[in-house]
Amino acid sequence: GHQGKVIWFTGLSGSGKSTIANALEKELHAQGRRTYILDGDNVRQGLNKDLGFTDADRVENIRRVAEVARLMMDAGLIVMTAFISPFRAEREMARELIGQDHFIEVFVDTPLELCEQRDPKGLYKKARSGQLPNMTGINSPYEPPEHPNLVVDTRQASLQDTVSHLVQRLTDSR
Ligand code: GGZ
Repeated sequence: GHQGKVIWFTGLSGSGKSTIANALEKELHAQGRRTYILDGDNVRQGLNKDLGFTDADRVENIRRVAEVARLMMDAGLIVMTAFISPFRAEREMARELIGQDHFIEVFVDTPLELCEQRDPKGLYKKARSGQLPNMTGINSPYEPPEHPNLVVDTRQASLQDTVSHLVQRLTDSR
C-alpha cells in the first residue's frame, strides 16, 4: 500500500481553490510530507494544451487529470487538484478511479457574486459583455457537489482554519 491521497478541490473560477491548495502544501511540507498540485497553470499549458472550455473539452480535461492524479497518488504523493471540475459525473468518475478511501472532495463554495467581484483576470467581465463564451457560472454550468467531504465557505472560515481542518483529515486517515 501507499500513503497517497487526492484532495480534489472544486469550485468556480476565483473561488480560492489554488489559494487553499498552496497554503495546505506549505503546511504539509513543514511536516515533511511530499505533495504535488495539479492546476490549470501546469496542466492546461502542457498535457492538456489541446483542450479548451467546451463541455466536451472540460470532460476530457478532468478525465486526464484524474488519471494523472491516480498515478501520482500511487507513487505515494499527496496530490491536490485545483480545477473548476464543473460536472458531477466527472467528479464521481474521479472518486471511483482513485478510490473512495483515498479521495477527499472539497467544495470551495464561494458565491458567484463574490468571484465576480474579485475577477482577477477580467474573465467574468468579458463573459458578461458577450466576449467570452462558455464561462463557468455565466454561460456554462457549474453543478455543486451533493456530498462533498468538506465544504469551505471562504467568507466564514479563515485560510488557516481551513488548512488546519484539512491537515487533520489527512492525519486521521493515515
Ligand atoms: C472558466 C476559464 C475559462 C472559461 C479561461 N470558463 O480563475 P482561473 O482562470 O485562473 O481559472 C480558470 C481556469 C479554469 O480551467 P479548469 O481547467 O479549472 O476548468 S475545468 O475544470 O472546467 O476544465 C480561469 C480560466 O481557466 N478560464 N477560460 N471559459 N474558466
